[in-house]
Amino acid sequence: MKLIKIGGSIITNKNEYLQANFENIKRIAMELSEAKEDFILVHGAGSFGHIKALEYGLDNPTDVLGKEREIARVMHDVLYLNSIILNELINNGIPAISLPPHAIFKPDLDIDVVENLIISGFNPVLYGDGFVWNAKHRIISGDEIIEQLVRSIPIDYVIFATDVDGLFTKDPKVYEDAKFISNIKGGNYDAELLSHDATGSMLGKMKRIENIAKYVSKVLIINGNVPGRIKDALNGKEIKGTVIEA
Ligand code: IP8
Repeated sequence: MKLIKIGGSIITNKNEYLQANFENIKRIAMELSEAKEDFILVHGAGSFGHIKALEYGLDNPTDVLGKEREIARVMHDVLYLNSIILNELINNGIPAISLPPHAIFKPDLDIDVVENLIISGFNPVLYGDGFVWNAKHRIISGDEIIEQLVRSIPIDYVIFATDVDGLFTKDPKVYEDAKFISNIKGGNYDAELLSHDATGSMLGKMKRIENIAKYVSKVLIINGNVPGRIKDALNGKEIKGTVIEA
């Protein structure tokens, strides 16, 4: 079993509210349909989640009170993106079933629901969402969901499909002298990996990835905008990307 996270930046146009990148979604669905082994899919929220989350001050994954209408809007919007993705997966022959995190986090993930789908031959699909517990609410990133999944389900490796080739010493979209990091073992990374969105900086993301790496053989960060890489990563082929091991 593999786990793949499709970042919001490759399935949406990140700066335009509710703009899906249909071209990429269709291509990725086709690549996923060529995976030789089972996989769980987790996708990010992109412009369906982060824009409003920032606007509403829901950009911290901490419990809040009194933003019911705001979080309900964000949760609707990410469910909408999820439904666009599910449609393409099913069109490509993948027996994908959506597990909206807000329905199965209480407050930890109800793993039985996920296992039941796997045992029954389906591909569970989860996504960055919001959830409500004890009258409080907050957003939950796809990465946090993955952290919970790898603890309970035997996963060989986790793939993060992003819009860059992997990790760099600096943001490669801003700095020309950013250097590609091909692998990281035991936390030897440069803390200058920055950029801010609704669920944290690259540094926060790295901490999660390090935690995830403890439960799997490796974590791969690859460029999902390059055709073929998602399929090859899922099928165990060697491709350009950063390999992270605990
Ligand atoms: O795109 C964010 O999830 P992510 C969730 O995986 C929301 O960071 C609702 C902004």
